[in-house]
Amino acid sequence: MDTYVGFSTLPHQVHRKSVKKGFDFTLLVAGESGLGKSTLVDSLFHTDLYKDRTILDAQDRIQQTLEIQKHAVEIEEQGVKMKLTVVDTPGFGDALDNSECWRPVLSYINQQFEQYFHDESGLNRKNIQDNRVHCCLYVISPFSHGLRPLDIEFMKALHNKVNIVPVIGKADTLTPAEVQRKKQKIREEIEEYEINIYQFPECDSDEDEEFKKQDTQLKNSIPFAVIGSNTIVKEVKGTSLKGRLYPWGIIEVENEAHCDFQKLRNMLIQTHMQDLKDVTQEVHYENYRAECIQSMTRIGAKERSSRNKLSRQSTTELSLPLLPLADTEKLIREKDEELRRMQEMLHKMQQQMQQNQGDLSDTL
Ligand SMILES: Nc1nc2c(ncn2[C@@H]2O[C@H](COP(=O)(O)OP(=O)(O)O)[C@@H](O)[C@H]2O)c(=O)[nH]1
Ligand SMILES: [Mg+2]
Repeated sequence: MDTYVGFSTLPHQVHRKSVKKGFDFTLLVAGESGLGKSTLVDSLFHTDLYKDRTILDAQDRIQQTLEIQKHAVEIEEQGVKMKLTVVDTPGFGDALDNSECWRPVLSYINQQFEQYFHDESGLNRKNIQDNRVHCCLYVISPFSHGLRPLDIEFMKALHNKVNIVPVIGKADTLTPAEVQRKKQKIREEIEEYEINIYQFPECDSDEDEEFKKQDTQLKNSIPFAVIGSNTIVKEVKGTSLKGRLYPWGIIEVENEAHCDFQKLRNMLIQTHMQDLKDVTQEVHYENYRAECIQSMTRIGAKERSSRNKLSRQSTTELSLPLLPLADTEKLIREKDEELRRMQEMLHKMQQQMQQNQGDLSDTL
């Protein structure tokens, strides 16, 4: 790796134990084709995920539907490992009718929740691979007047499933005044259409003034205006700087005076990665889980009502009879789940014992 990404500061964000194990982090990038998504991802993580890609011609692109492409890389920095998964969405907005563009993305996110839910109720609960999508970078075009209908539909379809961080792509095509106007417009529209983007947590009151200032700046920068590049334009003290070279000058990706790239990277990697994971777990996944349990309880309730009266009575006596029905159902479900797990464990132990006995008789 040629330059420093910055995730080795992550130990400050989390417990040492998870540092040893390594971090799982999944980032999904969405937004119309050609807005610089793939370039941005490579610039963010100093990776080269897309070197073998083929760009489709217009005819193929019309027929192409949105594809979900997963790239997994392991990055190590100062002894800290990160298992980064980037989920890209080539073909986004390429078809003639794009009104359902969000559907495959939504089903991908749901599948990851489903897998996690399944693993969580299994025996090997300590070693679950977390493939849930922790953040969705949604790239907005710098050429449109604010949000397009597709942007609104996409974000509204997904805002209760994933942390959406909106960014304006290819911001080098806009002057600083245009960037500010566009940001303002997009922020207003996000509010008007009631889109719930990822909210930065409130800053602790005991933080120092400098930190508070940076935090406010960060919150006011949404949507981040970013540029990406794979080209090295400068070498400064042994570090190669990426940027875009124009006849009239150079724009440096990581220069805060040129764009918000560095703000986005700091936020994503250094300061808010753990919060993005926490919100995924505590809000989005919990919502999914509650919905799942609710629908299971509905099915369970139907099944149980056809069970004989005696067993129903004995179960409700065990739990608290004065609880509202929904709570009672929840308790029953939890007990059923516990019972199922114990049975599974017993079965495993029996198998183990049989195997041991077999081994013993072999040796005798
Ligand atoms: N002006 C400008 N062009 C960019 C930027 N990022 C990428 N590009 C160019 O835009 C084109 C499409 O980029 P790509 O990353 O493939 O976009 P994607 O389809 O959204 O993944 C390529 O020719 C890139 O070199 C940027 O920030 N500014
Ligand atoms: Mg791409």
